[in-house]
Amino acid sequence: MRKGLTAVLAIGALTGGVATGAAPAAASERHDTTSLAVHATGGAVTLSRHSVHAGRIRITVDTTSPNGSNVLVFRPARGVSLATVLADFAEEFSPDPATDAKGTRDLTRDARFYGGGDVVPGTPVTVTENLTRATYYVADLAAPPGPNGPQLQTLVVRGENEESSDWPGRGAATVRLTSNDRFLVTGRLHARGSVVVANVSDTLHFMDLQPVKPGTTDAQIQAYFASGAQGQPPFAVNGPTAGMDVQSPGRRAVLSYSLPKGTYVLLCFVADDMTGMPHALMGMHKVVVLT
Ligand SMILES: [Cu+2]
Repeated sequence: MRKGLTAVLAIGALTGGVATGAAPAAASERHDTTSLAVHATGGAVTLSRHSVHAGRIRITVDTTSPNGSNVLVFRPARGVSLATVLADFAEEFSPDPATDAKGTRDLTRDARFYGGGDVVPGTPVTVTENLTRATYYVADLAAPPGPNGPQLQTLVVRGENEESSDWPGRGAATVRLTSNDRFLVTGRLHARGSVVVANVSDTLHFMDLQPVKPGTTDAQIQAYFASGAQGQPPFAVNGPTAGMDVQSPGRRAVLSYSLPKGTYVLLCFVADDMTGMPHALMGMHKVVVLT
């Protein structure tokens, strides 16, 4: 699987330099412009704009990195510095489970996570959500650790929220991310379409879609994780993946994507806030069929 535990560990890269994109003058900007394109390269992101009006925003994410990209939108909680949040990230992806658990607790308290796109080349996704006035950061957390990455870009959201009828989640299936580390699926997931992803828990979660062989069961996936195996799972198949990156408790956003029809598993690898164990190993996996 592309995103095994090692891929999640790579999020520790968020200790590198911070490149803050300047917010351009907004005099000529129209208030109804709510689309933003984020292009990721595995170490950096470029934004089509650094300032948008508050309200519903469509964020289209693509990557040219062969290993894929995990593009995340976040901001420090009120009164918390960016440096503190970056230090929390370093905890989250330490090799020590107790430190990982503390990282999840600290990140839940110190930052707000608005999801984002987990993408591979050729399979962009769009995340639609409501953003209120604040300064946000956008980063590709797939960047390797080091002084050069990943780079953060700023996204300034200005003004008061405006109503918008452009809500792709209407009528779409919903996946709830729950406090007992489960995916609760309501409705039918399509190979090409939108899904509402709602974190109704008290901790952080993300949701990735990975293709698996037809007939794969959650029992087989649990048995694989319980075995401690590190190699390619017997149920894995090659194919594009897509996902919604980390969301804070109470957040919801819509993930729009186009994947081949077939069987997939929803996975989350955030560290448990008590044990440090990745949620997937505690049962946060759910086999679904995209039709
Ligand atoms: Cu989770």
